[in-house]
Amino acid sequence: MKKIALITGATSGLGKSIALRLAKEGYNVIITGRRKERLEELEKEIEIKYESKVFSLSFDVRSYDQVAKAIGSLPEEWKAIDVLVNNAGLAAGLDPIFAGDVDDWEQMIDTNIKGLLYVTRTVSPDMVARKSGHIINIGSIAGKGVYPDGAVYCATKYAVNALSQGLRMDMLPYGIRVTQICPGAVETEFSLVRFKGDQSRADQVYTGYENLIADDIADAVYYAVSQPPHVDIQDMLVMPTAQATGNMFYKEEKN
Ligand code: NDP
Ligand code: 8X3
Repeated sequence: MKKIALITGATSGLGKSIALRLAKEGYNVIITGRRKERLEELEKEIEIKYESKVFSLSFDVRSYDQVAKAIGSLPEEWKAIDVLVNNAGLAAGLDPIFAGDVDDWEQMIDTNIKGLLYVTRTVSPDMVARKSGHIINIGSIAGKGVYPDGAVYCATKYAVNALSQGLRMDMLPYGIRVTQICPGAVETEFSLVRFKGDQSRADQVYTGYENLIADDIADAVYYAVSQPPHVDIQDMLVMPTAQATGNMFYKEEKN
């Protein structure tokens, strides 16, 4: 029987690439996100390319009601989730705290921290009952060191780091693996979202050096899930070679 993976934020970037990779590797995948049309497109792409089954669930991770209702509505054959990838998340804005937009803060905190908790709270009891499962949280270099104007986003990723450690302790008696994967700069829609649709500002983030691509992180996820059961990859920091910290890059000068 094929294993089942649920990936949050599969409509774009890392989540989409992780869903494709796990489907390629023989997982049946539950893909989630708010944008239904993108879920439908991905569902078709996976079904055309791979032998795996796909189930789409559209919900907002910020609403516990939506999370519980959507995951609770899974048909019986989809309920025993083996791998949960908590990936949905975002940065909104890049501002000092004294000038920050409170709505941006709410969105980041509600999505990156509370959303991850809501999904984990809903999916994990079944793993505990079965004494089997693997939870992968997508953290960030932003959860390992703070950079200027990014304090709130960084704080949410520090929270993911703390929650990953605590969850690992909670899951210890049940043999459930918990992995945190922390990427540096990956070119996705992340910066477009952060800068609210300003494409040229987003492009600058990925100019002058070779950034990571989403498939690099899908590789890391597959590495973690494909280890033998006694091996838990607890924490992976995956950076572009040209990036040392959250805000220190070696960029080629433009002529
Ligand atoms: P994208 O913007 O490309 O993708 C973000 C995904 O999160 C989308 O599928 C989006 O789906 C989903 N999402 C956002 N808000 C919600 C919500 N309220 N409810 C449900 N789903 C939501 O960015 P990335 O792929 O880069 O980001 C994925 C994760 O990786 C995030 O946690 C991010 O913090 C982390 N990360 C990214 C890095 C980067 O450089 N790109 C580096 C380090 C970490 P939809 O809008 O359809 O709901
Ligand atoms: C996203 C990477 O360095 O822009 O988490 O914060 S960074």
